[in-house]
Amino acid sequence: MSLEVGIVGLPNAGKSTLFNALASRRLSDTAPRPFTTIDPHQAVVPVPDENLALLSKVVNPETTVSATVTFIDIAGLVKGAHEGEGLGNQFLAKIREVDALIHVVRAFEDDHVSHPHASHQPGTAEQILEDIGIVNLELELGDIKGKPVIYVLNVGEEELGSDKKVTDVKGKFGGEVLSLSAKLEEEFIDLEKEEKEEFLKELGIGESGLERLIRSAYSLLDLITFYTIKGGLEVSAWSIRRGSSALEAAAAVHTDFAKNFVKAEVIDIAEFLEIGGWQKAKEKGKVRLEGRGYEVHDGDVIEFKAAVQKA
Ligand SMILES: Nc1nc2c(ncn2[C@@H]2O[C@H](COP(=O)(O)OP(=O)(O)OP(=O)(O)O)[C@@H](O)[C@H]2O)c(=O)[nH]1
Ligand SMILES: [Mg+2]
Repeated sequence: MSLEVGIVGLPNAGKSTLFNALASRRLSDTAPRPFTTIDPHQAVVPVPDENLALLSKVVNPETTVSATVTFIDIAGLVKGAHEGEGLGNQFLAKIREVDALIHVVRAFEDDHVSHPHASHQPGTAEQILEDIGIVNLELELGDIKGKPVIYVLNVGEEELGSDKKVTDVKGKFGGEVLSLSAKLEEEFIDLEKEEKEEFLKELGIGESGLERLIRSAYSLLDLITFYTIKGGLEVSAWSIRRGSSALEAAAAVHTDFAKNFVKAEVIDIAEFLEIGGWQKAKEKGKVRLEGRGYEVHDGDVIEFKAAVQKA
């Protein structure tokens, strides 16, 4: 399953800037005026996964396929959006279908970037809380309730080391809260991996905001990753809900696997990497046979065995 995540927030909060950073491409226009985004943009983004890279190195397949998250960037919501104000209302239907929301909140201060309806200085704690309240009310009135949500406080670069604003918001609206600089993350698009790591080190942060964001989405949705190697030809990562059975995992890979399920051959990825290959693992008796009811664990490498259908 590709997880679908909708990006919501007030106009000019930095939604498209974050979306572009997530997509590693400048797909959406960004500008310091409201309603820059009109039509929704979608990006299918591979989930960064070191285990998958290691697995691929050992198996050396023709192709490696990451698990993906689909992000949808929509127009900003304003007061009255559910009644047709602004542009966002047309897209409320779009976000009704997603698995989770990223609610981007303007937490940076910049007089060049206008705010649709501020009663305090944009970027201050008071205004942040007000902004969240406005968007949440519109979502509620637009009948979008009870979705898992991650509040992304889009802070100025100089605030990156501080948790102050996260603390101001945490616990007040439920959901997860994290801070990052969308602008900085977008600038990372142009950097090589090593340059990016160097830059993060200089800023005193180990992991980019995007990596934290994707991990946070995984934990919020209680997702785990399992891997298939398709006889050494194609290594893939798959995300499913924690607690899923081998049969459900098989269905995520191919409906035929589920329909004609016989058994699953399973080994934990750490053990697989240590042994250094499927054949060796089998010879050592480290590959377990599991039935359809087996609960899949995070990091399982699975080979599904399906009955061959007679013509
Ligand atoms: N100073 C500063 N400016 C930012 C930051 N993030 C985004 N911006 C700027 O804010 C403006 C609005 O950003 P967008 O990403 O277009 O905002 P949006 O939420 O997509 O806006 P709409 O599509 O109009 O709803 C752009 O000029 C961005 O460059 C930030 O962290 N700091
Ligand atoms: Mg936009």
